[in-house]
Amino acid sequence: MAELRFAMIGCGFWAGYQLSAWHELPGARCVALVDQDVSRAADLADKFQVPAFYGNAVELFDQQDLDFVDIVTNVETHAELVRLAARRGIAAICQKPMAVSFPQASELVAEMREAGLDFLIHENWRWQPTLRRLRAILDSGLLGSVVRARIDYAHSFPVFDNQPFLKQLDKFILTDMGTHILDVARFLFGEPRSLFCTTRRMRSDIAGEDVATAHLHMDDGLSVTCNLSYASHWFRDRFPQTFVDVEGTQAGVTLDADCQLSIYRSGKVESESVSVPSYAWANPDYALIHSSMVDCQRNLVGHLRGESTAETTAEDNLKTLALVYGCYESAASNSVVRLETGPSDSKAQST
Ligand code: 89V
Repeated sequence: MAELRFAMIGCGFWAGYQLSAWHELPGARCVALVDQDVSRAADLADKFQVPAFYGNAVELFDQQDLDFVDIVTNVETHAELVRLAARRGIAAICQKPMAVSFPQASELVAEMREAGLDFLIHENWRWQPTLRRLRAILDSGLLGSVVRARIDYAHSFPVFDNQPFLKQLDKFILTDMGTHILDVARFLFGEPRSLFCTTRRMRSDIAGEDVATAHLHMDDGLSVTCNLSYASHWFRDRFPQTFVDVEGTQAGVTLDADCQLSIYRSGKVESESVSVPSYAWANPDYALIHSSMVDCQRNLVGHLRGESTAETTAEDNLKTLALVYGCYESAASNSVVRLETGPSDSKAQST
């Protein structure tokens, strides 16, 4: 199969890193860039030798023969761009969060399905080597039955410095980071049946919540607590690292600072350091995330080429978004939210 031709729509802070990740992979070539600020598209095209750039997506679709688009814009524009791709018969990869609400996301999935088009989500967090290794340990049965788990993403990192638009979101940390951490909870522990969430806004200069505490409950009695914060100073404040503590009936495992995985069994500790690929183009503050983008995009382009099955299809990502927007419903009503379940609700097969 020839190289797939794609265009990237959105040339902001994240786009350059996502383009660099594409350059690490065979099988797809960026032939055009789009941004409503056409000078941003021109600058990125010049930096990455992309042959064409446009100020709007309609002109892109009129001028270019594409196999897919990679949508890297702010969430408010995702629906319009996905619908345009559906009308033009073009597959789409979309950055998280897929949409501004669960109903809107469901509509987009239905529209792309009816058009017979691949619709995938660039949800990269589960592709961090530390989390892949932790999933393998969980799958090995070494822990016995999992009693309880906790996922911590609590940092003081000034995330708004590079992404000031995040300040304007009236739903902030659950849409920006809950999309990642709740997807990781599903990847590691399966599908929750109900949840309870509280949120707080600690900063006075932002519109949305910067703290969220979600308790997920699985059918088998397992509870997973997800602690999210961009307002916390504490012992594990190591942006953008995610920390996981899992208690089991036979052993426990902790994903701790600097990619250290420790297994606790019969009073002994066995530790290992998980290696993370480094790329010259990665931003040192975000290197862990940037390395996971390459593996995420490898999985997605393999799906588009018919060579592998994408883990984060938009269909699957609806289950993560159900948790994200269920958390908002729970926080607003101060109540437990029950989640619809389906027969296929088993852990994603890790590849
Ligand atoms: O990767 C992301 O989704 C970024 C960050 C982790 C910085 O919040 O928005």
